[in-house]
Amino acid sequence: MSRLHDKLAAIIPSMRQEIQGIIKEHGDKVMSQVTVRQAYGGMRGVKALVCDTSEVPPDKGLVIRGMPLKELTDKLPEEIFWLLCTGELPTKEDLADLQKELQKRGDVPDYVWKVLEAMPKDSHPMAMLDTGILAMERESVFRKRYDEGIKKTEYWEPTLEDSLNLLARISPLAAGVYRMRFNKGPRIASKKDLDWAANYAHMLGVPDPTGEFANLMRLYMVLHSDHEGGNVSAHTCHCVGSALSDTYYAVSAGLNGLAGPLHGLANQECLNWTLMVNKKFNGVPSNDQLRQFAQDTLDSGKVVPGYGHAVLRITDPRFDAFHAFGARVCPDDPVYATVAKVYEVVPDVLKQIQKIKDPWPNVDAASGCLLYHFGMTEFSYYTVLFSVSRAMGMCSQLVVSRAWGEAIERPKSHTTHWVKAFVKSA
Ligand code: AMX
Repeated sequence: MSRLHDKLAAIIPSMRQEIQGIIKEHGDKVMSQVTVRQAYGGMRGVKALVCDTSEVPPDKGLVIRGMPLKELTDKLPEEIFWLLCTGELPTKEDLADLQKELQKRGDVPDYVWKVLEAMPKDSHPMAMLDTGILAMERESVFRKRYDEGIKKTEYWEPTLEDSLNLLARISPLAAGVYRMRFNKGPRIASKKDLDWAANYAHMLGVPDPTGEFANLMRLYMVLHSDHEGGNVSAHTCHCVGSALSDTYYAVSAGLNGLAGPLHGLANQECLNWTLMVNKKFNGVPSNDQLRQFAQDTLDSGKVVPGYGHAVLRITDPRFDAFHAFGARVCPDDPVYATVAKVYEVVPDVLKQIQKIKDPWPNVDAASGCLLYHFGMTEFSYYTVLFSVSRAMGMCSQLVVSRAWGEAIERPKSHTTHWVKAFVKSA
C-alpha cells in the first residue's frame, strides 16, 4: 500500500463522520436560492455543490486546501496532488513514495497506441487524449472490485488505485499524442528518475538546454491542477463519477468539457489573438494601437480571449505566476512582451463594457506565449497540457467524494412552460 493510501485511510473515517454529522444536524438549512435568470444562465453562483480540494474566492483566486496559490508556485505537482487529496503537504518521505508509485505505474498499454494510430491523422489532440483515456478503462480496478461486490465504505480505495494509474499514464499518453499528431518522430521512453513534470517535458522532446522548459512544465502542472468544483470539467467529472462510473470514464468525460472554447481551449485562441496583434503591428504595438485592436475585436462581436472569468473578479493569480516566469526567463520575447502590454491596456477597454463582470486576465492569457517561446507552437495541443494537470484535480475530487459516500447527482429541471406558469403566479 502507498503512503498516500495509508494517510487517506487514517483521515477518512473522521472526515466521513464529520460530514454525516453536518448533514444530520443542519441538513435542512438553506444555502442558496435560484432565480429564473440563474436557471437559464448556467446556474452561475448557485451554491449547490461541495468540493473540499480547492476553492476560488472571487477576490483571491485559487486556494488549495486553505493555501493560496501564490504560496504553492515553487512546489512540485506531486506535492499538490498529495495536498489536494489529504489537506496537507507531503513530508519528504511521502513525496518520494508518491513519486515511486507514479513511476512504477507509468506504462501505457500497447492497445491504446493502436487505437490512437487508427484515428484520422488530423484528429484533434484532445480527442486523441480522451480516446486514449477511455480505451484504458479496461484497466479499471474500481470496476473489477465493484463487480466483485465491494462495500460502499471501500469505494475510495480502488478509486485511488485507478487515479494513481491514470495520473502515471496520462503524461506518457499525452506526450505520445504530441509526437504522433505532430510528426515529431518515435515516442520517447520515460526517464524513471525524473519528477512527474520533468519526465513529461522529457517525453515531449521539446529541446531544453537550460532546463527552463522542465521548470515551465512543473509550474504549468501546479497552476492548472484544480479550480474548485463548479467549472465545466470538474463538475462533469464529478457528475459522471457520482453514477459510480470509474475514474477513466469520469476523467475522460470531464476533459471533453475542457476541450470547449469557453473553457480549456481558450488558451489556444488567446495565443492566436496575441500573434495576430504581433503580426499586424510588426512586433509589440503601442498602447493606442492595442486599444483600437481590442475595441475592433469587441465591435466584431468576438470576445477578447484570456480575459474575464465566471467567478474571479481580480487578475487570476495563475496569470501572475506565468507573467513572473516570463519576466524572469524571456522578458525580451516579442510575444511575451505583447502579452505584458495587453495586460497594461486591455482591462481598461473591457471596463467600459458594463456587462463584462471581470475585465482582468485569466490563466490562459499568459500560458500560451511561454509555450510558444520554447518552440511548442502547436496551439491545438495546449489544452492537452492543461488536461494532464487538471487530471490531478479531477482524480483527487473523485477520491474525496467517494470517501465520504457522496450521492448520485440528480438536480430537478423544469420546462419553459413551467417557468411561465411560475412567474405568472409568483
Ligand atoms: N471579451 C468580450 N466579452 C466578454 C468577455 C471578454 N473577454 N468576458 C465576458 N464577456 C461578455 C460575455 O460574453 C457576456 O456577454 P453576453 O451577455 O452577450 O453573452 C457578458 O460579457 C457577461 O459575461 P460575464 O458574466 O462577465 O462572464 P461569463 O461568466 O458569462 O463568462 C467567460 C466567463 C470566461 C466565458 C468569458 O469571460 C469569456 O468568454 N472570456 C473570454 C474567453 C476566455 O478567456 N475563456 C477562458 C476562461 C478560463 C478557462 O476556463 N480556461
